Amino acid sequence: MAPPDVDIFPHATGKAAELVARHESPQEIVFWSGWFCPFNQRAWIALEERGIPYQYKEVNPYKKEKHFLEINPKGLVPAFEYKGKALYESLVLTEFLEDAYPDHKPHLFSSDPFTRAHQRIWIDFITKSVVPAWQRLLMAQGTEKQDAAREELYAAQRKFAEQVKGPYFSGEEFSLVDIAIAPWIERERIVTEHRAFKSTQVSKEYVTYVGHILSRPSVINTSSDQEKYQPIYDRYLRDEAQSEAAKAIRAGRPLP
Ligand code: GSH
Repeated sequence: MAPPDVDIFPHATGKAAELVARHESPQEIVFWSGWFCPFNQRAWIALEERGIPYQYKEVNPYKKEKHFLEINPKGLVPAFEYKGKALYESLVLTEFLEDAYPDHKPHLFSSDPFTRAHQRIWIDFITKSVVPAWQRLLMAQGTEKQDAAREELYAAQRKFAEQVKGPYFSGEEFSLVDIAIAPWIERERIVTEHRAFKSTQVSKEYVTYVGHILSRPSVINTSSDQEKYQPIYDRYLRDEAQSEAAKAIRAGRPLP
């Protein structure tokens, strides 16, 4: 029998579906996307923020179909086909858009070298601390493990929020740092409902920041109907997911 993750709902819904419908025609960038995936949403938010033309193509990465493995040998969404060549890794893709489309405004990385390096440090922190802690909380079984995972997540988010200038990470300008964390903020409802997560326990600054991220049009417009995420996350909540990310968390390895 195929692993359960293969049976995910096949396409975007709600606001995200409206966006998909506006991006069907061929463009220089083909965006191979999984509507449900937080890493994928990073690339999607960046495309939208920068107003870069793209053709949206939905792919179920769990099926590991040959045509998709030729685009991303890791078999993960998101991926871009750019002028017939393939690129992948969400953070690489968001940086690539900065480099390949310099005339598209706004830029999402600071032009000041120090601020840019600082932004990279905090993107790295999100990757190594916030996202794995979020994923561990999602999959933790039993009160003791869930309590420990929740505290670990609160601590990471608190540390991050201390760095937020407001309203966005680097101040008035929305940046790649905000994009790096936004999809996990958008999905906080899952851990709130099922893992007793309370953003108020992180810090006042964090709650304010979350409000700004959740009202950003690019975040809203790349999100599907909330109930469609539930069956996907149910597998993680029961610790039954067979994705590469789930296997990595179980084995204590870094996320793929
Ligand atoms: N490091 C990758 C990135 O940032 O793009 C992670 C991407 C990733 O894990 N994507 C998931 C995927 O394609 C969906 S959310 N999973 C397929 C699998 O686990 O087999």
